[in-house]
Amino acid sequence: MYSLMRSRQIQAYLSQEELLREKAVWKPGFPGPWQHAGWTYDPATGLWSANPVAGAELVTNGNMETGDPPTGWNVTAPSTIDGVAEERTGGSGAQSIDVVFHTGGSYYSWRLDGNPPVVINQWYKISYWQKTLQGAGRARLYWSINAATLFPHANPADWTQYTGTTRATKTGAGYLYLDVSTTDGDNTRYDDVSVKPLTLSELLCIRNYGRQVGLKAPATKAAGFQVGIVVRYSNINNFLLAYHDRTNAYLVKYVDGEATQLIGAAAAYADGRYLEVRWNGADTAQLYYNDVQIGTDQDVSSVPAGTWGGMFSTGSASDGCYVGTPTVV
Ligand SMILES: [Ca+2]
Repeated sequence: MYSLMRSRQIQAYLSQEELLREKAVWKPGFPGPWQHAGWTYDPATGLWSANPVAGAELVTNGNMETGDPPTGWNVTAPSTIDGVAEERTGGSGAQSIDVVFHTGGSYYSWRLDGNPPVVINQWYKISYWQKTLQGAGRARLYWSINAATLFPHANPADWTQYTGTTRATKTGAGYLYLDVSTTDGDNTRYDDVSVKPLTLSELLCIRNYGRQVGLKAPATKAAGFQVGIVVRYSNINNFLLAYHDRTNAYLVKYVDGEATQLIGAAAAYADGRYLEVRWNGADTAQLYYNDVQIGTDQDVSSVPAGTWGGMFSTGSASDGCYVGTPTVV
């Protein structure tokens, strides 16, 4: 009888805790429930993944179906562009763009019309298909909005899709360049060039810790994406973001919706290594990757001292992006 009563007491207690969690009411010692849009948790691996839904297509005639050569795309002679009857693998159209470099001309085809338009601080998902017929050098898509290193030089012999995400650091025209290698006659084809906006709230999975916390979480990502952690979050416009892009580790502050990069420094990447933000005093943040401090201590007093924190990812599980449940440090 005693054990039954005790069991009921425990159940009642647990119910109350669950209730508090459901209401996102902080109770000392118990973080609130995870709040997110579309994230999934895999109990088998202990890893979370985002599921961001990209918005409307911003590139006009990125599928190269209109015009021959495709309308909106340009080249400097004697290099040439042509609409060719070869749709990328699995595509629904009938034409791609063929870019051939000739000495003295441009080593890219590009848009002059300010398309796609970009907005500062907005996260974007960029993808394209590429097939190189000749050349072994610098072919890739280059996006003028801080995307210089987003995609590596590549010359796939068969149609290959490249996908990545980035945050625009200025407002204006997002000039797209379809690069080819620079030996006379080098030749690369492109199709389904796409730029779509992401929704920031879908990139976050956060909970209320009831106090400012440092967090540490293992992060795994594919090339082109960004995965990390969030601390000092008070709302979608004010928080501190730490992430890795396989080359650098970054610390970015969001203040009233404006993002400012505080740290961007090389940090040797490996799947599952821990990204971490520690506090060295109430307003001084430290970025760590793989237990090594990256960059210097940062005064983040301009960021309101929010008590929420959690995970960040611009890609999904199918993109190869995962974050482990953060631990408080
Ligand atoms: Ca096409």
